[in-house]
Amino acid sequence: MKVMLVLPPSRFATKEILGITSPPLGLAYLASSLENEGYKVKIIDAPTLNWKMDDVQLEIENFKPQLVGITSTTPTIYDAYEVAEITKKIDPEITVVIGGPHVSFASFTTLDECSSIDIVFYLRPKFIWQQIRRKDFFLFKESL
Ligand code: B12
Repeated sequence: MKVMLVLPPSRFATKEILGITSPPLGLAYLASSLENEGYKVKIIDAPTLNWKMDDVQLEIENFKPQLVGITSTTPTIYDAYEVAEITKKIDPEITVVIGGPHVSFASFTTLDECSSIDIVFYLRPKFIWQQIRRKDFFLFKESL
């Protein structure tokens, strides 16, 4: 199964004023855990690559993941929603999951605000990944 993990393109102060980006550690942890299980994983760090939404769209079209995972903070949440929407436009069968600090406290709001998101992760993502891999979670998604 192919998984794409995305730090969305976004404007944020630490990059624009201080010129700082740094690796999305949360996505890196998830990727290493999935790769250990044999999944093919690609991380898109859009701010560091200076990628726009069109670039992300192209990469999803080329890589053809079955699952797209997006990370989010409060100031970047609408960019995360856009990545989710683009993904579903490319292929509604791709499962879209979101995690990160914002959705950890605004889980239900996130699902209400963005219909393109299938699953919100909060609190113990590693544990929930394990559940998903065992198909204990969201059983209606046959492709998982
Ligand atoms: C290092 C850091 C940065 C770095 C690197 C950010 C990055 N690329 O990851 C820099 C300096 C660039 C940065 C920038 C910003 N940051 Co910052 N940052 C941090 C810091 C100190 C650590 C983040 C980290 O690496 N944590 C460790 C990893 C392992 O945890 P994690 O990212 O939360 O991921 C775990 C879970 O959340 C979850 N998860 C995360 N994403 C996903 C996705 C999926 C699909 C799944 C399943 C699970 C999952 O699984 C991970 C493993 O357990 C945190 C504070 C903190 N102590 O967490 C603030 C923090 C995340 N930053 C914050 C903010 C606001 C920002 C900026 C918006 C600041 C600004 N105005 O410019 C920007 C946004 C950057 C961006 N586009 O994401 C806030 C977010 C608050 C919020 N309400 O959302 C925090 C919490 C600080 C705070 N207390 O205010 N940041």
